[in-house]
Amino acid sequence: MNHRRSFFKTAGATFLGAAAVSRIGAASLPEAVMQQSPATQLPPPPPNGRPFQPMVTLNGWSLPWRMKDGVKEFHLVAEPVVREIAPGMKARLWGYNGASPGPTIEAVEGDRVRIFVTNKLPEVTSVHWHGILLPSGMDGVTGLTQPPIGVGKTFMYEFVLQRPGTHMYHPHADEMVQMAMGMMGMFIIHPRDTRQFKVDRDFGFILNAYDIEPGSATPRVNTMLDFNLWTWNSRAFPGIAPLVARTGERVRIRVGNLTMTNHPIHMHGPHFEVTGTDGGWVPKSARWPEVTTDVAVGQMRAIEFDAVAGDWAIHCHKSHHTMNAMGHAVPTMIGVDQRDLAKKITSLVPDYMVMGDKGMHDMAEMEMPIPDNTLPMMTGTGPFGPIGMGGMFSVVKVRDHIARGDYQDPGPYQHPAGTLASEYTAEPPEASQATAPGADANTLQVRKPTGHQGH
Ligand SMILES: [Cu+2]
Repeated sequence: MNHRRSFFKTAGATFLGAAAVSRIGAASLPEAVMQQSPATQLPPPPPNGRPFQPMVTLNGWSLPWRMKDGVKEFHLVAEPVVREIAPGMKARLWGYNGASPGPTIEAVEGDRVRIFVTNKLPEVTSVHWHGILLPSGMDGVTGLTQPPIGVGKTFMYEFVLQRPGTHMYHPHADEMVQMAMGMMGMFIIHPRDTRQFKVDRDFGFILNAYDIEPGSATPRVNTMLDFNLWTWNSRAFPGIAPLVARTGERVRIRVGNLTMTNHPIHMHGPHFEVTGTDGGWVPKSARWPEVTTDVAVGQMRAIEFDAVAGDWAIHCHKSHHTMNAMGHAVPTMIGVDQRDLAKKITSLVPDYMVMGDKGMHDMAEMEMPIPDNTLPMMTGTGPFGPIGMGGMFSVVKVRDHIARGDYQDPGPYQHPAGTLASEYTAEPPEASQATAPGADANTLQVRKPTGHQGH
């Protein structure tokens, strides 16, 4: 009970009073717990029902339930929310119970769950329980398996959780708009046997993406592919919490993809195995070591590894997905001497700035005038200077002395002597260079297309 109380206190959670509930016409509904903080809220151990080890939702939280006659009752409220994407930028999104993504729903294989969904959006909605085995009539597809949940109305979903696994929930009503606005959450079914698939730390997040014009706060909902903010749980680096673990611990990271493109999730440091997919757990004999796993649209992947001390980057390997909105339209100027050009332009535009003639790294340090409520393209600072990343990027921070249950950022890694790359100041050994036969190594050889036969 103590844990639960302190959870509510630290989470700064607020409760919808009985009045608010009766206003939606259903006084017997379980309270809808709200949460607006983008900080990671450690879920308390389950206060009742079957035991399980809760998952840590990165920059998120888990929804408390009410046990009623052996049924776990949850209450989701679909509503407009304000989400801080990273310090310096807030977005007007739609979500559940005060945040986007909505809270993680956690329950156990064999549990009967009853989920009330109250619609406080300006339009109809529904909830689809993505990947969960259930009766067809509980699947949440507007028009096909249920009428839409009207504005101000509450629907009830009820089903028994048949298999453990990593799942998600999202609307199946005006889907493109509602998902582009941030309506989604994770749904974790823990195994009935707590020893099964046991790990020391269990993290989870959803890959999502927004198209928010620099300087504005509301996503453009008709964007199909050209999103400009690549986020984990509606957070962009450096707003994404680090994944903290102790050396030698078994760590699981669960990733679901509700963007409109695939994301090759790459982790530095220890090799991992994909241990879970949309369909449940992968048998041990069918796993192989990996450093990158592609998470396709609508898919879920759980990876596991044995933690090794260090600061290990974890990120999407599409390099434009580790950038924020600002600067996508900057032309490539590498190798272009802009000095004369700059002189001419400054006579017309006094603020004109030469950018990117030696690459773009320096932009990470540059104090550029950008519109309010906009994240710089590449940002974040480490112990050795600017990191020059944004979007889908975080750090797995593993240390020898981290207490069980401690998820606080331990600060930068102290590299043991002799294990740190450094500048070499003596005479370097001769470097070999590959050259094409007969070519001047300094001349760029351009081969023009010859005719159309090749097409
Ligand atoms: Cu990506």
